[in-house]
Amino acid sequence: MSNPKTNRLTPNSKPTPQTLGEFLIDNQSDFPFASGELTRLLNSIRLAAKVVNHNVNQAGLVDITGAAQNINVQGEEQMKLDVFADVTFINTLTNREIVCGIASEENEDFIAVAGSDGGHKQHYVVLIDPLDGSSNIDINAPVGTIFSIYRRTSPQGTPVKLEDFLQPGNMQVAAGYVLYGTSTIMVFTTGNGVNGFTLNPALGTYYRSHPDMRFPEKGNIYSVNEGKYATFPQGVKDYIKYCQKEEDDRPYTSRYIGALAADFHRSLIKGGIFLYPETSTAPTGKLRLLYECNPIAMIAEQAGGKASNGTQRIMEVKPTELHQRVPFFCGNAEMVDDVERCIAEASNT
Ligand code: P6P
Repeated sequence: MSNPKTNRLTPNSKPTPQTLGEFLIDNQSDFPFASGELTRLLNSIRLAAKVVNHNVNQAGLVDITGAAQNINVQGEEQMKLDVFADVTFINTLTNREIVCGIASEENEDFIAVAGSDGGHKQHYVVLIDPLDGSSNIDINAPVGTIFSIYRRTSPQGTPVKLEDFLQPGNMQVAAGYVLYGTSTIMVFTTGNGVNGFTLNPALGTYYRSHPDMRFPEKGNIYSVNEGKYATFPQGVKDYIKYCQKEEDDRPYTSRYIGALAADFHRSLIKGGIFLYPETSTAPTGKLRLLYECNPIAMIAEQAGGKASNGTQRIMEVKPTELHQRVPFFCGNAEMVDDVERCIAEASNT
């Protein structure tokens, strides 16, 4: 825009959105135990996500799609990008001496990080699903990275222990996801609200495209794999029929992408609920508490929503195993209340 009098360019009336780097610096004092370590940790996740994003976008072009002829600890076929993403995040986090331990969906045991002086001086542990929904890779559908950050509980300077990872979700200091979709967005919280940063791949810069994210007042989209309906508990079946009934603001719309980060992101933007209940074939559910449900739950609650296992706030579940699975209901608070009501009523009949 130029000034007709001086014919000089005047500052564009629309300011350039804040970059992720600027946001981290501007808000560092908000981060618990603001020692700069958490800032460097979030910066490392941002960097690793750019590398993964580049390869996800090339998936159809190079021989990197298709199964890696490997089965991970979950008994799931590992896709080549799963392995690439896992190695990328682990190496990025390990080489910068910003964490004392890492747990990943792709690795049976946690990884202790000693630092170059062997000192185990760092304060944080990260739990990560490096490429969630990887079965979507070969059909060009969205996939995501989900991460959860805790402050260690065992003494600083000693090797990290399993107890450092088995903390309830309400002890998280930060949590987030990266959604590799039509664009790539990193959404995270450090306990002071939720912000989304969209990557400009040409510049390699994330811009604060979604400031102070909140669920819409009302939600009318339910997201569940209805193919498993027959295996659901009665209360969940009752809730699905409630969503489909022609009454009040219903029937709701049904949407399901098959990648938690994508299905949750839609719920957060448009309003809705995501459901992955326990089933007759998976009696403790499918989703993992520590690196899928807890981080998503922290974001949901920070954005005014709720996350439950059907009877209890997810972030109060005391973990007992690294790859523990839980039933998961997450989204608009009112919708989570409704599914909990249906579950309670069914258990009383
Ligand atoms: P289903 C992906 O494998 C994942 O862990 C989540 O991202 C997703 O929400 C869920 O499983 C999909 O599971 O059984 O519907 O294919």
